Amino acid sequence: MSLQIEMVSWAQQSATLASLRRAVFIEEQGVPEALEWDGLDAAATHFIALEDGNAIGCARLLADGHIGRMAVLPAWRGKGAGRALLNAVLHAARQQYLSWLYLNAQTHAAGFYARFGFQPVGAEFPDADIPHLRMELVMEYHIDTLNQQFAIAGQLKFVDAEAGVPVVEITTPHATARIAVQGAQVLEWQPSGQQPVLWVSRAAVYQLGKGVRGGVPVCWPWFGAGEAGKPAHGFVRTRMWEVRETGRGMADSVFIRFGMKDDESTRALWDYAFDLELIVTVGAALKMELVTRNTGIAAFEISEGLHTYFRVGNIRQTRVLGLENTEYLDKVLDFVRDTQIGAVGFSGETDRVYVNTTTDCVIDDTELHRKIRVAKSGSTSTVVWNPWTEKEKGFADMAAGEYQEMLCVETVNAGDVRVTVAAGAAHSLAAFVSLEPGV
Ligand code: TA6
Repeated sequence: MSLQIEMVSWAQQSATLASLRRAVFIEEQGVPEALEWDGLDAAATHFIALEDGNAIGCARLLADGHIGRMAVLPAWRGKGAGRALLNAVLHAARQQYLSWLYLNAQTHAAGFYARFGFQPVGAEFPDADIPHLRMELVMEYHIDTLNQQFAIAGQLKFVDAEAGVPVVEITTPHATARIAVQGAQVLEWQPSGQQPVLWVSRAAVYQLGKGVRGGVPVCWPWFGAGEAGKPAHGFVRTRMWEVRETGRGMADSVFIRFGMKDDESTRALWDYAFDLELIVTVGAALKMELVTRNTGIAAFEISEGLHTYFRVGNIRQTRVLGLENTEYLDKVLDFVRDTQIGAVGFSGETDRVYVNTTTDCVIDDTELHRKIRVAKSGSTSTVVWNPWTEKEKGFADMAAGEYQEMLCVETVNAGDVRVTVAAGAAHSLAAFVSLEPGV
């Protein structure tokens, strides 16, 4: 058998899908036409099982987590097509960040679904004169599941903060933080008694599958514009990451470890096997470590970055120290190479990749009377970015004038730098953010 599962839309494959369902539900099981064609197909995600290119089964997933229309042609039953279809549906449900799934199983198939963790709910009921059982599955992204597995009493909990995107809230004696599970994106780090150190736009869009403007987007496995048709800054910042571990660290800190592995959708964008982790440690400092593991058989090259948005009082009263006399590629001037003279000041759009820099940067914010230190390891370039007025207008998720209160100092391997990770090897990039004492 060369079984393939294709995820399709009704618009793409309605004829094939209708033919399969007519054969199984209407002709074989006698389901009335009016029940079968319920008007929900156009908005649903559909799945087709193909054996040597011939359609032999189907399923559909509705946006509310309702799985249905699971059908396999008689000659192909008991050969793994149903299992492959349901696995594809569950994978899509995770990618749609659905935290709870349900289905009305024909009672004879309840055991099949139970093997995937579906639990029967309520009594058996007839549907088109066929006995059915409602079955439900709470997904790993449900905050109840996340809290059961990873919450730390009084210090770490998951909340459904934005549009169904789970956010982890961390409280320690030294600082609080918020991190979206989608993109493993740190949204906030606020040392006790201080203003928030990170910036998030007031117009930020919290939407499943869309990155939030602010905090610390993870840019991987490429930084900047991708190849044609591929997302800028890579594909991991808009996907749900696994939560792998939480715990207490040194000096009253709390950490959380997120992870992501390759799958068919990542390989369609970047054809390599990987395991990626982001370990965030919240305490008197904020530590973010991005660990790339090459789990494949061939070396691969990446560019990457922790695209950190800092809150500043007034960009015009802010400077970046630590990059003096280093060379940079000036994106505003088509990547012309130049050398930094003195501290970096801001009087217009600034978008620079400082190359060959391993030193700490210090954001000197005279308005907020504070200095933010950005130390790093495993990174040889630093990006400094402020969109200023014109570019700000191009961002629907930035409110007018917000450019004045934000500044990106990004811990990256980008520009003319690529990191080669050999098969079986690992590479770590880390940023350490802290407030200078006595400010
Ligand atoms: O890091 C600077 C930069 O590459 C800018 O050129 C700008 O594109 C910014 O990132 C924001 O990118 P995004 O894809 O998040 O809108």
